[in-house]
Amino acid sequence: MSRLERMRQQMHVENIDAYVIIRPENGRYLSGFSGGEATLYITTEKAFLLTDFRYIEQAKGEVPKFEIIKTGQDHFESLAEIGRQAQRVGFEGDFVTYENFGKLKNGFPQAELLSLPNLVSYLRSVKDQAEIETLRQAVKIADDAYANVLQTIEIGQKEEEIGLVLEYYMRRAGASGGSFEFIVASGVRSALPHGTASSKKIHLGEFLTMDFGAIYQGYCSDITRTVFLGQPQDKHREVYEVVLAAQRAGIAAVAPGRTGKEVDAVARKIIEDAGYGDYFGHGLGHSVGLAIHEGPNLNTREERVLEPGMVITVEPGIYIPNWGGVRIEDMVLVTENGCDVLTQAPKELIILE
Ligand SMILES: [Mn+2]
Repeated sequence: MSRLERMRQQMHVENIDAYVIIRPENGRYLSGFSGGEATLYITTEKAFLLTDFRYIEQAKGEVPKFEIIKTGQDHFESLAEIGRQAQRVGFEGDFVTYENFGKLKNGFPQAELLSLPNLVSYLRSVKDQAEIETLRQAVKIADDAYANVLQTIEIGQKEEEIGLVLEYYMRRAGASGGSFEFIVASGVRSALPHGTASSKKIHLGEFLTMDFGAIYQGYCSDITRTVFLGQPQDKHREVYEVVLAAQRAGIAAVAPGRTGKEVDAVARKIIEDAGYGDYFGHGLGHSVGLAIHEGPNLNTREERVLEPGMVITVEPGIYIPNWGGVRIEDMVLVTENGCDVLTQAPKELIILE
């Protein structure tokens, strides 16, 4: 079944006769358009892509199966003209601004408007073979960048420089950019789960956490590694080993039929049993694809069941304020029997001197 057919199946379930898509990754998934600025309008019979002058030629090349409509800057005006008959119209309520919702209401005065934010992301959660191959490439680019950056790290360097070197290697290898703002966090900053690279210099006696990823042909990768600079004390080794054990147990628990909650609990228990439960305050993982954060997740609330073809991160951490922290993250592909670990970068504690 094509993506558009699966989409119409979902529309049928929701009993809507049209759906408006403005989120770039959803548009790309359904149409193949990589230009970003387009609106899709899907009905039970037709599929339209609305874009302006700047993208018309690109859209014609990339999106042969859609009717392409040239608009001005305001896509919603043209949308109202083609969508006049629609009775129940779905839209991405998590993405449409208040202003644009007003335009939708004016454009479809007769229709019932329904916020259905997860319709396309639900379809995107199970990846097809081509998507999995692209994701493997995105992961490999990040793995290789990690191997390369390890050769260049020097005491006294700024976290920002390390982030830049990672990006440099990934872009040289074909990435169009980083998949999010990289986290390079050393010393006490490694206790900040989202400590983006700063001008802090790295010193001996510190953890250095690097969380980064590439965008390759639209698909994201996400990896975290923590290394130690200089000679670790016993507590550094202990915390690292607990996180690594939790990460391995989490991976071993990933299997079709398990909920995100069940997998999270397996890894979390290891950290709790070691006495560090209060220092692991985030979920175990998230799906990855055209967007860096997709559903389903691995966390204490996720009821969704894993299915073969989902690609998800496993990333436990321990963050001790004013001391430091460790996170280790791999991307895995859910298979028929369990999972296939996509990330190949080594994860035994690496000591840099
Ligand atoms: Mn992640």
